[in-house]
Amino acid sequence: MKKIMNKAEIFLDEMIEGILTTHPGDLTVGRVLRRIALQYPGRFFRRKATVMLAFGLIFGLPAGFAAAQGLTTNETFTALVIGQDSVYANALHGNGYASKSWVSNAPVEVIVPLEGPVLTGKPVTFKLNGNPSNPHWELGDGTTAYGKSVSHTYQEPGFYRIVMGSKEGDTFKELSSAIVRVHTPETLHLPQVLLDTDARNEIDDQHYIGYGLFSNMDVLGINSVHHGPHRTDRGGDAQEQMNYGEIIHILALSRQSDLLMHRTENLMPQVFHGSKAPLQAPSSGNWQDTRPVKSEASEAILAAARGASPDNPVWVLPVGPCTNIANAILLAREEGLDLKSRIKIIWLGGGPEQVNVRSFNGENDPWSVYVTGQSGIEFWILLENPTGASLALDKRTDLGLYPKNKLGDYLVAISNIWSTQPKKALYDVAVVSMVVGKHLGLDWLTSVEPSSVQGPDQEYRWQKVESSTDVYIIREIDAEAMKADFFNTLNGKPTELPPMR
Ligand SMILES: [Ca+2]
Repeated sequence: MKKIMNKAEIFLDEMIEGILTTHPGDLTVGRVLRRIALQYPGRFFRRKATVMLAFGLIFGLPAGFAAAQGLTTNETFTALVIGQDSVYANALHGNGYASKSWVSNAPVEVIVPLEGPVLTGKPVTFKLNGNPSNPHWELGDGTTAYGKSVSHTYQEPGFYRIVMGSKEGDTFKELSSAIVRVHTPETLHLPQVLLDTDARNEIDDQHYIGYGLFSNMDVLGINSVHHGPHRTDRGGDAQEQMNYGEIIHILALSRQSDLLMHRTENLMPQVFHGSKAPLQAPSSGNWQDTRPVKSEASEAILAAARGASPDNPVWVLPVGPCTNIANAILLAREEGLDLKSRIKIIWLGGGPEQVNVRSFNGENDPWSVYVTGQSGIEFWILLENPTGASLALDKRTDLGLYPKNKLGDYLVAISNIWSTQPKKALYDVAVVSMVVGKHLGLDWLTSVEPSSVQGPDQEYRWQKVESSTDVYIIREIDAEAMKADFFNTLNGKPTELPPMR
């Protein structure tokens, strides 16, 4: 569905295109125009201009350009304001009005995504875009290197966080990162996941984290996130920090429950601080105009994408609001990183008809779900109600299924504290099961609807679609099979994940 543009929007687009076509590529790189370039990649990608030169030429251009377009200046009015790190433009034409803005706070200096898997004992080359002064690399295994392109051979399999930055004296400024799984030939096929959780608002997230850690999949990292700062009874502004602390707590309990016999120290995930507040919907109503807020977690999602091999994309598994993933999507647009071939998303959230009714996760940031749904990235939505709720703990029969260790004891304790009701929904758990089931080709998703996510003007409703799509609503699951897989995994018998055919 293409939005119908008014005359002012058309004019503004034409004006920008005119600037790009009439000024050849003999200037130097500027961040602001690079942002514009993303809107017009075909025409401008190789052109260059500094912000200051752009300031002059854009101001000098509109009248002449308007004439060239067969428009008279009294029909049109344009203004461009260029700040230190942003451009704002508006246009009037007839009765129409349009505005656009660009923000240039994204680093241009970024690590080029890898093209294939990394193996122990085989050299890998990291490259960067842009021209940081004195590029400095920390390669995650204690090795450091300098230069625009560096090669390295990892001796041990595991997860490595590669950081590129500039170094002035002793001050290191991080500019870009990549999370890389260094494989042996036997592990190349394993599913890669990045957990993303509002861990302490409830009891299902802790189950989900434990499930992921004791499974056979690669857990590259764990992101924390808010769960609706308007909920002052649930931690208010401090809740992201509380959720982060709960992730650390579950990791500690898992270590005390022999996790390191199952998953060596090299394969332990790092934990990242995420968004403290929901996204702000822009006044234009266009999702692309949403201003991203960078966090460790949004950078971790980009880092996992940069380090991923396109033949084994990373599953990002938000089980709180979609704020971190939506921020990552918006930041990826700014740096020109194509996420579609490198990540896939499963979100636990949403109600039967729409994003933010009968869904705690949907209510906490509905705009972020809309942004994610518009991005073109494969997006699976495992509905909070009724789908996730169908995977439920029955305390009359299931409490004995938990392992007798620190993690098992804690999960039983919080299940009992949460409520005296015999049944308790374990929503988030189903997302980890889904990765297992999809890898093995099992029929654990029993009702899936190709759909689209509509915006606030349509009350954030799901819309079924017949054509090909990137958004799938999961309405029914084999909850018993998933629950059995969860308890087996927690008891040290995780499902084998052999290579797919
Ligand atoms: Ca959750």
